[in-house]
Amino acid sequence: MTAPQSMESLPTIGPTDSVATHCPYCALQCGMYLAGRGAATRVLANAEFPVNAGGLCVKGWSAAATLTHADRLRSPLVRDGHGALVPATWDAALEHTARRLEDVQRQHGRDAVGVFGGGSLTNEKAYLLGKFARVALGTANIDYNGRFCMSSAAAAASKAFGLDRGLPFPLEDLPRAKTILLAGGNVAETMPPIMRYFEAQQVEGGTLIVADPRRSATAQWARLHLPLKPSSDTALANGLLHVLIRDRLIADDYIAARTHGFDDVRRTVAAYWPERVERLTGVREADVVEAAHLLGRAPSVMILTARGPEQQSQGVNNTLAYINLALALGAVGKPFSGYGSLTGQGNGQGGREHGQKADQLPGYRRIDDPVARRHMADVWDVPEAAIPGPGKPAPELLEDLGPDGGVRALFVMGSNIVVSAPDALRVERRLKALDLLVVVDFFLSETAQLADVVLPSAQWAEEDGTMTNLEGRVIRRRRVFDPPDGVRTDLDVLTGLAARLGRRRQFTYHSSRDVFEELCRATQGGPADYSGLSYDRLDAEDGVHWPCPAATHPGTPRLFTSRFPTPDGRARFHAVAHQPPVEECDEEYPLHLTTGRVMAQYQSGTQTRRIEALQDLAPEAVAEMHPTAAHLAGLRDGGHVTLATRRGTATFRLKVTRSIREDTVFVPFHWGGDQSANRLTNGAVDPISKMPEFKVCAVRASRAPEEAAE
Ligand SMILES: Nc1nc2c(c(=O)[nH]1)N[C@H]1C(S)=C(S)[C@@H](COP(=O)(O)OP(=O)(O)OC[C@H]3O[C@@H](n4cnc5c(=O)[nH]c(N)nc54)[C@H](O)[C@@H]3O)O[C@H]1N2
Ligand SMILES: Nc1nc2c(c(=O)[nH]1)N[C@H]1C(S)=C(S)[C@@H](COP(=O)(O)OP(=O)(O)OC[C@H]3O[C@@H](n4cnc5c(=O)[nH]c(N)nc54)[C@H](O)[C@@H]3O)O[C@H]1N2
Ligand code: SF4
Ligand SMILES: [Mo]
Repeated sequence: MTAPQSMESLPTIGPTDSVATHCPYCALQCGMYLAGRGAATRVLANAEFPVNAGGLCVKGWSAAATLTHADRLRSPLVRDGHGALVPATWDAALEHTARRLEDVQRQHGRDAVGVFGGGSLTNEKAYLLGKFARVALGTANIDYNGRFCMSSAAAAASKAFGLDRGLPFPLEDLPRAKTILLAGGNVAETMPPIMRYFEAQQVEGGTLIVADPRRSATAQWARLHLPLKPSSDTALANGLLHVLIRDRLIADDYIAARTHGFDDVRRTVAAYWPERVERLTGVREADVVEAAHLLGRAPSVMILTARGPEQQSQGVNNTLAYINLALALGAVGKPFSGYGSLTGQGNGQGGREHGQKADQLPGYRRIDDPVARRHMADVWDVPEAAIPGPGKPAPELLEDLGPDGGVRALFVMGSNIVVSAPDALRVERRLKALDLLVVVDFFLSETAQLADVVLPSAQWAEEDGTMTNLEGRVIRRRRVFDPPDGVRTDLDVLTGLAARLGRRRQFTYHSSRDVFEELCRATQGGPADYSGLSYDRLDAEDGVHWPCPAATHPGTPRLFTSRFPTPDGRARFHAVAHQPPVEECDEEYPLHLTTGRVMAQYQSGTQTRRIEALQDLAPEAVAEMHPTAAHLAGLRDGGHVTLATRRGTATFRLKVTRSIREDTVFVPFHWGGDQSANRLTNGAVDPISKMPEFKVCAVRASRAPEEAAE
């Protein structure tokens, strides 16, 4: 596999034809068609794809602009003796990278090279990146940005249900849920086409409750908004369960037949009477009771969480507290009911199944499971002992970059950590302490700007692959165009480097289809079993839900209907108590800072900050503050605010709004530099999931220096 163009055969497309594919951004993976070529490429919504049924958000509509953008990297770049990134041939860049990686490993050991992946990578790429780390580099140290995204929900679902699939039911079940509680998700902005399901639910007479410190665009849709204090989700969920038990609204038969551990939970939540919950959460006692009654009296209930409660040092406990509620209501595994976490990134689901996680082998297997190791040793054709053990989770990996921590080189594919990791100034310092930083990206992201080698990769519509959306639906993302000259696919980059590291035999593939076939074999018998899937089948069926263990198996849209994949088939309750965030407010830093997203920008912004239509909508980072808090700090709407935490400062345009709690400031994290939310955030992590506390730290707001002088 030398020239990238040899990887795939292109569908024939003429000037009027269009090819069905999927959006490059979020986990909804909306179906779309691409028509035309070059700058004339147009996006058309796919009305037949069941998830979005013709809907797209503004990011999807404008996605084709990334393909022909003038900023695209078209040649590898290597840092020269004067510190400048200069163009190099592919041969020279790959050879240089392979030799430097070998040098680092020779001098400092195999684990001195780290690999950092992402949830935007296709299943094939996520799988091959994991194999690249374990087989070509032989390092234990691989993790990915999903650690910052889905790790708390994944850990909680695994503990409670024995399996983590974000939504264990298809979105089409939502409209028939009588009551939905959505905790910390602003889906009206983060996955807008999903709103048609909430709309349909309301048309059917259903009720939506939203728990969010902000009256977000989504909360405005809700019949009941619970404006909780950041970091008080466990108290709120325990309070709801307290009322449900008190008012005899729990499903005793279900609890007895399908679960374990309720007595501990009952004892714990006894201490969360509504008045106390009001004190802990700031949510009015009457609203806690009303929410509990809306949940307890509904014949079908769904509880959904997103990053609000999950991205905290109590992220796993918060999620478990919401799961307890769903189990006590007997909702999990019942029709039009259940608990789900809304996966975020395009392949945030598949990306967490196929081995780019520090403790994981493909198929959602554990790397310390001897049976899984033997199975993978067979598939990879290596001795079992050659497969490394568990590596460092992302926050530890980033903390250990440089001579002190011992990880001397980092290979990044699909993440822009300078913008998206917590306590970003610290991360930047760590990256600068590396002997070697290699970044594979299609734009010169803030992270790529620090690299010693930058390898330009193909984009979504230029490569074949599969993605697994937030419902566990595996879909085909089709290659529509050739990558531009000078650009290679990520699969090519990995196989090219592996060959130069002496692993050509294990890394010979003729197409991404070959990689997928190996992935399917690798997952056989694992929790996320893809072994019944093939490109042909996915093409014919417009997506199949895993697990799908045989070519004749229909796939599994709904999980847990009769048993849980735990040793005894029952789900587990976990008694969890409210705990404060790692950093509490004080006189110096009197407000809570929380962070998140706006509709028109995506993640670290590498892609969307380059698109004119999106820049027009969201040209800069805007902080949100309540009028009372703004007044106290002498700030005005439309002016600038400087936010300071114990880690850094950043300056934002200010929007003064009554839609946020008085004690809370919100900023989006899509920008770097002086507008970087992550220069402010706390790197403290959840002890189980290692999820950073993105959603709460203590902050001080003051007038920006230039305005203070006015
Ligand atoms: N436009 C856009 N869409 C996206 C993305 C994007 O970058 N831009 N990214 C995608 C990805 S990767 C993800 S993970 C998803 C994320 O999707 P969401 O989880 O919907 O997005 P966030 O804005 O991070 O957080 C959601 C809400 O949590 C609230 N919140 C803050 N603190 C707390 C708390 O303590 N408790 C509770 N209950 N709520 C709290 C915030 O006010 C915010 O409204 O979006 C996906 N879709
Ligand atoms: N403060 C704060 N920080 C957060 C969050 C928050 O809510 N608040 N949310 C966190 C969450 S949920 C997430 S998911 C992370 C996301 O943050 P990141 O991990 O930075 O994710 P992206 O911005 O999507 O970065 C992807 C990078 O890889 C490139 N890229 C995209 N697709 C591909 C590909 O297929 N191949 C290659 N080689 N490159 C590709 C893009 O151009 C971009 O530069 O941010 C986290 N950071
Ligand atoms: S909702 Fe997500 S998948 Fe759909 S068009 Fe928008 S960004 Fe793309
Ligand atoms: Mo995410």
